Amino acid sequence: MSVLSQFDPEVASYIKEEETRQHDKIRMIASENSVSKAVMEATGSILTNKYSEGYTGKRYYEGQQVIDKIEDLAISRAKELFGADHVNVQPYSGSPANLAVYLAFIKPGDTILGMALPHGGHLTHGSRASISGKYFNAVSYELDENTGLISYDRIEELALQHKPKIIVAGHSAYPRQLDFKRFREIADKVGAILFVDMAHFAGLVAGGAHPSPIPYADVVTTTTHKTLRGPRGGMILCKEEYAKAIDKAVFPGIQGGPHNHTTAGIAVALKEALSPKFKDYAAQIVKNSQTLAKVLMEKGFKLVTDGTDNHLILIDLRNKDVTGKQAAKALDRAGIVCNYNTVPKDDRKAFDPSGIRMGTATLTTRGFKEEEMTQVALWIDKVVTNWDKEEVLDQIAKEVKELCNKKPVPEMF
Ligand code: DSN
Repeated sequence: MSVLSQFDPEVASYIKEEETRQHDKIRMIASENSVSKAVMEATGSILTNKYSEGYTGKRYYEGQQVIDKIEDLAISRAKELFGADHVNVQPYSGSPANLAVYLAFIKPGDTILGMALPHGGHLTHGSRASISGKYFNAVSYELDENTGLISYDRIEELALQHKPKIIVAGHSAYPRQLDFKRFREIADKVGAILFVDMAHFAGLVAGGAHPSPIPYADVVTTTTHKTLRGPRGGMILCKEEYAKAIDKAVFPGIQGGPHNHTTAGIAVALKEALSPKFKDYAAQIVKNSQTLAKVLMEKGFKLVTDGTDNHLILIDLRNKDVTGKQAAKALDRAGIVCNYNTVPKDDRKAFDPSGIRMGTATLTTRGFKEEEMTQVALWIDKVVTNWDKEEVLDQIAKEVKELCNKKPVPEMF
C-alpha cells in the first residue's frame, strides 16, 4: 500500500489497523471469512474502472472484450461447482440477490413464507423492517419451542393456510442442515416457487459437507463471502426455465452495472472451491463447530438444538448470569469476536438478546483444528464466567494473540 500510504496516510493507517485487528483476534462472526491473496488481488484490480451494464454479448457499453471473458469464466465455474443450469454472478450481495428473486416471480402484495428473523431467518425473508416484509404479505415460520428445530409440519400447515407464491428456505442463525426434499414437497403441495438462500452454508455445499439445494429448488441465492470464502458479492443459481426472468430482474430490475472486480474475485474463489482441498476445508469447518459445541456443552452451556451440524453454533445464555450483549462485548475485549443474537422464545429485545452466535469458517481458514477449538471453548467459558472482570479479559486477550501469532491467515489456499 505504498502509494496509498503516501497519498492518504489516514486511510492507509486505518486499513493497517484493521489488518492487525483481524490478525490478532479470534474472528467468529458466522457470516465472515478471510480471502486469499489471489482473491484480494483480483478484487482490488483495475477491473473496478469498467462499466458493463447488460450481459455477455449484450452490453450497453463498448470495450467488453475482457469483461465478457471474466464473467463467462465465473459463471462456468459456478455452474460446475454447484451443478446449476443457470448462474447470474452480478448481484452486489445477498440482499439484492434476494430482492431480484422476488421481482422475478411475484408482485407487491403477494404472499411469501420464510423463517422469522428472531428464529434465525434473514431480514430479506419477510421481516417487517425490510422491503421484503413491507411490499409483500410476509408470513413467518418459527422454530419448534421445545427442540429449537425447524418444524416441517408447521411450515406445511402455514403453506396450506396462506398459499404463498414463494417459500423461502435458508437462514442466518440455524445450526442444522435443511431438508430440501421436504421443502420441495411442501412447495409442490401449494404450487409455490421454492427459493433457497444458501448464503451461510454455500461453502459447505460446495465442499460436500451440507446437502445441496440445487436438485430441489427453483432458485437459489448466495453471498460469496461467507463459508464460500470469496469477495463480498452475490450469485443467483436457477433452473434454465427461470434464467431470463432472473437475469432481467437483476439487470435492469434491481441493479445497474456489475462490479467487475468482484466478479473476477468470485471467479478466483470458485477456482479455489473447485480444488479437492476445499472438501477437507468444508469438513473441517463442521468438525470445528462440533468440537466447540461439545466442549461448551460439557462446560454447562445450553446450545440451541443441543449442537450443530454446520458452521455455526447459537448459545442460549439464559442459564448464565449475563446477557448476549454483555457476553459479546466481554468476548470482544478478550479477543474473541462474535455477535449477540436472539434465541427461540427470547424474552429480551434484539438489541440486547439472550444469545450469541459463533461460526468457525474464518478460524478454519487460518488452520484451527480440534485442539485449538477446544482452547477457544475454554476461553469462551472463562470470559462468560468473568464477563465483568477486565483484568481477566485482558489476560485472555494476550493468550489469544499468542495463538493467533502461531496461526496467521495463509496467503494461498
Ligand atoms: N447479516 C448477515 C449475517 O451476519 O448472517 C447475513 O447477511
